[in-house]
Amino acid sequence: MTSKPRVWISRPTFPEVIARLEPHFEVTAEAEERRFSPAELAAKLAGQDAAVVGLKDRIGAAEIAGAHRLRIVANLGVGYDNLDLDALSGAGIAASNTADVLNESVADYAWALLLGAARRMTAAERWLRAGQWHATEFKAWLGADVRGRILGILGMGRIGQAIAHRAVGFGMPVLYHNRSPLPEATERACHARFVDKAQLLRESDFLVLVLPLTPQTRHAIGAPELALMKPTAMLVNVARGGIVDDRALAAALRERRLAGAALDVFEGEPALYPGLLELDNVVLSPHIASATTETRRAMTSVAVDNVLALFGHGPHAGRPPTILNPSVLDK
Ligand code: 8YV
Repeated sequence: MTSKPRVWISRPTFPEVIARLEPHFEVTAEAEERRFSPAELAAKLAGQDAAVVGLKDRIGAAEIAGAHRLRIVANLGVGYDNLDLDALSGAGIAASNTADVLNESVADYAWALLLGAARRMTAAERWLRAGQWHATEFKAWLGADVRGRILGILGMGRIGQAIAHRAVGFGMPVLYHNRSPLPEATERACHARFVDKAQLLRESDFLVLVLPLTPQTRHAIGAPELALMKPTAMLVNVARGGIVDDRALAAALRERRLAGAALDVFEGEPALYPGLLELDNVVLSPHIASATTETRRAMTSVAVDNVLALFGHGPHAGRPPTILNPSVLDK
């Protein structure tokens, strides 16, 4: 009897979803979520036929050098800047992400952050928890209305579009910038208008970042871009930390050259640029935009579908549904 292929899962996750692998694979799932060193990752991957990993697991040439049996790395996330796709493709290893299933929860959370920043929700809660709400004391907590203000979206993929759809209910006109404009019908459906990046920066009252982190988008929002924004504007980041220069952002917020920000992601997270922690006009959130039970279960399910498919099982047999480097399938 030939032994089953092996799959390694880098974190504890939904057992009922992982159980779908068990008829076909020998499954090893880590009991705790933690950050593995490159050497630990290399040791974990050696001898595996498949791996299900997350953003904390940075996988490149060194980590796969001894993984001679590895055929697929399924990433639990739509963003895959933790994977060196060239190295994986070069080694004939498939890579997949979890596109689409998280669009709605990330869009909901972008709005939660936007409204939280506009209405100073977390600062007000800190004040209340600190016992400062005395019956005799008046503090206005005046926020900003969103109705009629311009929502800017930088990066108009499927999550950006889901964010734009919600703007109708809040009465906000939408401007966006993207590598290329959307087809007209999609633009109409999102009630969104394409503008160049400088115009987006100048005109947005709330600017939401939803673009992938690549060498080209690193520090897409730095000091020169922040200088173009209105002093009354607010920035929301649900994409990746490295897209914003956190030092420049902290300076702009401190000097009130920018009214506020709401950030779910940070350069070098889980460490935060210390200047951000000192500010009251920023909502800070620990990278949880996709973190609902339903969405995280769906993300795990997509990762499992990709692994099963690569090994010829399940409804997508032979065609991993969200493969990032389909050319490896031809090899
Ligand atoms: C994370 C995300 O992947 O999908 C993404 O790109 O940033 C998140 O959904 C999540 O933290 C799981 O690692």
